[in-house]
Amino acid sequence: MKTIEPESGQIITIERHILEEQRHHPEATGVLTQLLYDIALAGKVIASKTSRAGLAEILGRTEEINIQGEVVQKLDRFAHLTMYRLNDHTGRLAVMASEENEDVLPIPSEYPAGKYVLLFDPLDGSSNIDFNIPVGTIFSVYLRLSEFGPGTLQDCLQPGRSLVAAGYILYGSSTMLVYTTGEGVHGFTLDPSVGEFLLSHPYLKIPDKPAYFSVNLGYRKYWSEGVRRYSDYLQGRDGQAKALSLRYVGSLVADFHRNLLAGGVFYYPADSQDPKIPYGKLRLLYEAVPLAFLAEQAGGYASDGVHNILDIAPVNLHQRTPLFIGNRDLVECAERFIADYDAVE
Ligand code: AFP
Repeated sequence: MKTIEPESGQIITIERHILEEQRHHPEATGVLTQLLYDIALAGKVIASKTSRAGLAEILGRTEEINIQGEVVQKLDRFAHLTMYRLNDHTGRLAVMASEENEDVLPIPSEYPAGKYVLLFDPLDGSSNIDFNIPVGTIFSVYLRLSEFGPGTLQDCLQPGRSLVAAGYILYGSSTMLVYTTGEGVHGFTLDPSVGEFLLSHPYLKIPDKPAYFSVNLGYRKYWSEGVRRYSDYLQGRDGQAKALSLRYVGSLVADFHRNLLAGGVFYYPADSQDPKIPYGKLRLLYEAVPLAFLAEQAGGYASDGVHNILDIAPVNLHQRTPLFIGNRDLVECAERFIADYDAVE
């Protein structure tokens, strides 16, 4: 594999980077390249709004409750529509699905159906918008399973192992796009003065030595014995390991991104808080699977505490899953605590 690294002073735009990756695959038609570029464009449009979120009309809540039972923020709606509208007419997609929509999002019948499937969480961490805390868009791309015509629900219900590409756009102190097509993880920073994503973090690898653990410790009393003991271990409470520093933003993309760069583990375990959602809050298809692909490509690992997230066969669009993600040894350690203390009867 050829390494695409900027030589000193050389600027690599996301378009060039994706094109160069495409050249490693002589069989490639360029459709995926275009699709990733469309997603990057959507990210730029959403970034232009999120960076002005406090400035009047867009800030605040709508009165609507979304499929997850949460209040829909106006920016969520904007991000959802931006992703959909920039991708509905290109002939590259057979079907889409969004965390904000109960059912799949069909391609309008006047446009041709393509060979790819796009799933997205338009604005992850949106309850943080009012507080000027980073949020992000997470996306996953699959090849369709159905042969022709409009894409189907089954096209969207594929295990993470089938992913063709995944990534996120983080709207933080700068806007970053991080993606993988299975050939490493690459990060780009939006240069607002030229309006382009420029390669800033080629071939990201999670550092071997973890710095952080990230979890909502406020829910400790709702956790299983294994998860509680694992958390004690991460804090060095059992005297076996040095304590890790705790960082928790409450925006999965931001927490994941920090741990990708600094090393660490993020987890949102199953809890007993609400019997209606026994597997924790996070969504398998929109959050866990794409980040699991990125983690694996960066040398890390993601698990639901028992299974590799990428091996789970989804049964519905909005299913939730416990998630442990980050440095491989820390995630495997969580699996051991769960196996030792939370054995299923
Ligand atoms: P929102 O999009 O409703 O803000 O949820 C964000 C999220 O799904 C994920 O990004 C966070 O890691 C997690 O929820 C935070 O949940 P808690 O507030 O329960 O810790």
